[in-house]
Amino acid sequence: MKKIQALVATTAILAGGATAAAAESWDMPMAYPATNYHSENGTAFAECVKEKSGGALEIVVHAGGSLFGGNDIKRAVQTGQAPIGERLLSAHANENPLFGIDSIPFLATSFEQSDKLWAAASDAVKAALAEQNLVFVYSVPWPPQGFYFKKDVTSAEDMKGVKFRAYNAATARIAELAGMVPVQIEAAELSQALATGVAESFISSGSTGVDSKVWESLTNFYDVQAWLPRNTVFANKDAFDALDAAAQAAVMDCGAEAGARGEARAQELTAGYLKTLADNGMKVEAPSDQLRSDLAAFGATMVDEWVASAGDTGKAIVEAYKAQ
Ligand code: PCA
Repeated sequence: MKKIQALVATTAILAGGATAAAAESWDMPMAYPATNYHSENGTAFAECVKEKSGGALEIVVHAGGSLFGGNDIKRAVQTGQAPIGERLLSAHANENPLFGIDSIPFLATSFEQSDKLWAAASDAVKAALAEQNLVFVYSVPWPPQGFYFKKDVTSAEDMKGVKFRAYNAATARIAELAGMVPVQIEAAELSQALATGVAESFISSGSTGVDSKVWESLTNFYDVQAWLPRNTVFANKDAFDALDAAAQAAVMDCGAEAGARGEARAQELTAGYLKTLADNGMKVEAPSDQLRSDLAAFGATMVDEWVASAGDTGKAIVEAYKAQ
């Protein structure tokens, strides 16, 4: 909070006095490249907030992990080092299994299903964030997740012993079930990890594959559509509570718009990402029947494991989702 007060004071001095005292500037760390649609959407969100708050709240986006690396953003916002930020929430499923609801293999595999799952889970996820001093602002899914390899893979057998880049507990678990060797790496370091051989496979969207120019190291993409994980934007509760009602409304209204706009953009871009992979020489294919059924078996195990870890709340979410 000290930092925010200092920024307010600086703004007031620069603007020449008390009339500007209400103007506030929030740094917004984001982990993915400035050209990624999540980051562009964050910038549009910031513009919206500035306009709707009549200039009272300015949000400054820091993309590409430049202010805090992906893995540090959530803690930074919880502790008030940053008043707002964006994070792949499933990377924190170890803190609360509800944060991993969007990364359960084959539970929700399209944008439409992702929306339904989010509708079933959002109240519980927002409450879980509130317990950590965080205010949910918006979330946007990544395109469906597929596997990247540097060889043909037609069954789980082919995955054995492969070094696999994980981005959350679910991706590490799927690697483990397939006999691969998981290593946790942020997207910002992915290209380098592939180039140096620290990782030789991973699961992600076409979006991150394109951002990482993955064709420089790998050759195959299997469009298995395992799940659509979400990036979530949240604010520090104390910082949010300190805003006046109009600025709070600007954040929430612009957040609602950003959630819808970001998802529409993700949908628009999905096919083009896969085309870019293919245009750069990668084999882009649907999984073989064997691979599909091997992965489905891992998925079934992981649904059970998740429901067991998330208790009654988790069970109720999965049931409400399936009932829609
Ligand atoms: N890209 C992010 C998370 C999911 C995705 O599609 C990543 O690979 O880190």
